[in-house]
Amino acid sequence: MRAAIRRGARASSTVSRWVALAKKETKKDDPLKQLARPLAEGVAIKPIYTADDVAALRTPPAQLPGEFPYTRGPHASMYSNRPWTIRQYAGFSTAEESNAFYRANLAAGQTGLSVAFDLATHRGYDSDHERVRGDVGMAGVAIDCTEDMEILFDQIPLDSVSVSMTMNGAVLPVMAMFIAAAERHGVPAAQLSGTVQNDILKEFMVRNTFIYPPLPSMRIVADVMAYTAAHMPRFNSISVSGYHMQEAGADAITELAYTLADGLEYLRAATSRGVPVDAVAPRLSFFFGIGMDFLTEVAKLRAARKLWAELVQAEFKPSNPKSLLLRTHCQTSGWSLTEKDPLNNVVRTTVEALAAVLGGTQSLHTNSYDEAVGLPTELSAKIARNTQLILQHETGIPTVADPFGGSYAVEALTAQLADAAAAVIVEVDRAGGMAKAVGAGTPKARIEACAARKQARIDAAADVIVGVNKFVDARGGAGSNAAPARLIDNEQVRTQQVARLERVRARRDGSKVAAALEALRAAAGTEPPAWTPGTPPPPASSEGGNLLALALDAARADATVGEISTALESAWGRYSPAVSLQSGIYLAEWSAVAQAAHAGGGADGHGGGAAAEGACDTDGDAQISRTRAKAAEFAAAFGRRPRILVAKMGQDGHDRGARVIATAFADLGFDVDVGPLFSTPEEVARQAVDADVHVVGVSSQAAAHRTLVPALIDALRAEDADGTMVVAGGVIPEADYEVLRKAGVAAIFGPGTRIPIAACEVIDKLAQALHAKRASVAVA
Ligand code: MLC
Ligand code: 5AD
Repeated sequence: MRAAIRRGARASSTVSRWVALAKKETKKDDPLKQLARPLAEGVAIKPIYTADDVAALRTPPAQLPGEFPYTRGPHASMYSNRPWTIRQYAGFSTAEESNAFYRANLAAGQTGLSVAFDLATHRGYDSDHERVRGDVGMAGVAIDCTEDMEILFDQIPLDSVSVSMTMNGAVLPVMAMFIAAAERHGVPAAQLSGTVQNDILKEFMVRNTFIYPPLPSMRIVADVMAYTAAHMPRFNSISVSGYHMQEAGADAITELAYTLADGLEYLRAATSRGVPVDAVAPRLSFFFGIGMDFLTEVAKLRAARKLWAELVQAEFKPSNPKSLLLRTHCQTSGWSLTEKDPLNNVVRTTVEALAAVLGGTQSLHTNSYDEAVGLPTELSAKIARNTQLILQHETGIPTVADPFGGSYAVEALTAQLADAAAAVIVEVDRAGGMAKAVGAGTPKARIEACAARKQARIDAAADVIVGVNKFVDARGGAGSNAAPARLIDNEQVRTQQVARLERVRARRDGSKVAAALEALRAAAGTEPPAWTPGTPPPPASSEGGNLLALALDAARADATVGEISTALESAWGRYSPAVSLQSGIYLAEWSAVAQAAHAGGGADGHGGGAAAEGACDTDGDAQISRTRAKAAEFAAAFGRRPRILVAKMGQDGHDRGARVIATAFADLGFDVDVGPLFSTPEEVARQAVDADVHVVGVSSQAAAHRTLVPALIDALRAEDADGTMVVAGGVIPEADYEVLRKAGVAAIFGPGTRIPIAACEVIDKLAQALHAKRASVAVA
């Protein structure tokens, strides 16, 4: 009691001493408040932290790395004994090309592998399926069968190099083919080390490479956990991922809370099927995104370890202390990188990598500077890898475990984040757990709202992105041009894959394949007892009915990814989520930013609009008012508001851009239709005609636009709707602009485009076209 009073007295005196000093220095009435930076709702970063912030903590920083609750790191010696794994995520085109890339990277100092699969594989289609004609080999490597997997790991020692596979929807065929290929290389499953992502909950929330409905998808997750627990002691059965939430717009607290809540849900899924917690928890791993908010990101990783250890201890009471360790991979943020001034991205990635390392990550991917235009080239991949090698070998940072331990600011922020995330987790648990929340769509809506607010702040220049919304190099100095992108010949990859598929199908024993697929279908069709998400899942499938064991039989018999997926699909169906749209958030954030700026005497980018009358390229509030006025004029002239269909084609599920565009365009005066994910060009054309839209906006993040956008324009023509305008946005390298324009695309909006300006340009172009059409009708 007396100590507490003493502490309180000291706190007020330290802070009041600072306030007195800062008032004089800043001429502000309340510097503690006025200089604080909002982080998320109800949480702000203070301008000063003192010894008193640390003295008030529940978990004193005197704790050691390697000691419960592991805030300071999972190991006592950390990097001084073993540095983090340099694990660059990569994959493109064919297994042969990716294998050569991996081997070169390992020879150049990379220490672990991480496979990026193409979207056809993610979604369980063989390369010869008609729905994936634009996707094969584009965003990752195309894998159709066990032979592809053998080629992918040719001459790579799978008993010593650990392999991460980012696979969720099609985790059964891909894991099965990995195990079968290793067997053919002479490495038994028990010796394989690595990680499979197998985190389906976040797919339904943000990443969108699910295949089946949520319930059977959770059964797959649990069966993979059960199989690896029994047969693959060195393999991590899940990489519970917050990365994609951050990329989709989540703030640090939201990412932290939902990721740990997902982890708890998976432990519940496995343990309630009879797998002991100590059999699965030590091989559960995590994955976080690391953005530019340096101190927050360091604190986030420390908070994650502490909170996880406490939550698992409280709910599962494991006997093995390893069950409490949160071990994590990190990836620097792709979203934070810009198309403009791409060399600035080298600096961004370095700062983010530093945060991951000072936060104590076990494994790290550093992004390449050409991220915003496409997949890494030889040069950009080398610089990304060398960023980590320089941190490991030149800076001396790895020689001290948790060097931020005891920092007033970082320790206090760690506790702040942990407490705020714990409150969200309690909320999720009260509502019935994460599977239920995901089913209800609440986490997705919360993350999308964060993304719309963030975009409004960037468009209003309240959040600065150097070279994009401030300090723009108007003259285009050195290094300000778009980086050259890696171009992949989609048709060539497809031809090669199809040839191999045909060869494999011809040489294998068809009756063996059919029997294995039938066993898989039958096991999938035998529903384990009904399970309502939020309640404990049903008991485990028996060893004989384990879906990974059965998929492995099929992979050994050379069944394909598409065949295994179809066998499961025939039991469960393919899932397509309902499409919804929030509105009002983008505009509300603009108003809030504008109000704050006016109250504070005007911030950059506000109160302005010096551009010529009617021009779209203006600044500040004028961007919004001008665009809304134009939308109103359009409605008056043509009898209805401009109507846009925001479309996603192919297997590209990255929909942050599309969702933000949709909600912002609605706020700017458009009628907005949102198309379903995974559409074909023909389906988009049909929807455009049915909804009678003026314009189709295609969002592309996965390189299939070269094939799919021209196909869409053809499909519109076939529907006699060639008057419907097509615009495109997203990750589109400048080298592709000409192809798209020639095909008839009216406008292309790259990353970094301010939304009100894009909307304004679309209205101008539409009005022009419609006036011209009127004039020609009048003449006729
Ligand atoms: C580590 N070890 C130590 C030590 N540090 N031993 C003694 N002293 C120390 N200081 C031991 C560990 O206990 C372990 O042994 C071994 O060394 C390896 O260390 P690790 O920390 O487990 O590293 P690693 O094998 O690299 O595993 C890291 C991981 C794993 C646990 C986070 O899950 C992983 O590699 N994840 C990567 C996920 C990934 O790359 N995802 C890409 C997603 S891209 P032992 O014996 O205990 O094993 C994506 C993008 C998209 O998702 O959307 O497409
Ligand atoms: N190769 C390398 N990096 C990739 N990324 C995605 N696909 C690949 C690939 N095939 C990276 C990008 C992206 C994140 C999801 O992963 O950084 O933002």
